[in-house]
Amino acid sequence: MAAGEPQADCLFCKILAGDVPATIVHETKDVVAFRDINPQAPTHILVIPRAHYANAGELGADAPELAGALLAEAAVIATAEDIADSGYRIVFNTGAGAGQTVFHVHAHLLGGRGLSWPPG
Ligand code: IU
Repeated sequence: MAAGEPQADCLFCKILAGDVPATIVHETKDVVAFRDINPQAPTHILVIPRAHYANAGELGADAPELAGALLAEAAVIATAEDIADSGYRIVFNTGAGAGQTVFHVHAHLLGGRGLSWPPG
């Protein structure tokens, strides 16, 4: 398997292909963002690279410029969604033990309510 290539059994690759529905809020040539179907905050958006990397560690190691682009777009979306001034959180669950269930790297962009620390 070549790094970054679409995976037939990947839910988010299917969303990118238009085979699974999603409410897309923002896209660039490298990155797509859509609303989480089970939102954990008033604003809960998933920001993903079009290229398939399993998790944040793999993305950072194999495609650091893409990792930077993803973070830059998350900030653009936070401003567009009007959560930047009140504060927002970007979360990469990495590994099943940390709650990752979809193994196509995604940033959870959460905001619109108070966010406590530490997370669960
Ligand atoms: P996780 O960090 O891998 O647990 O996040 C996966 C997210 O994908 C989770 O918040 C789901 O609600 C979300 N999701 C989605 O937005 N659309 C889908 O079709 C499916 C899951 I399945």
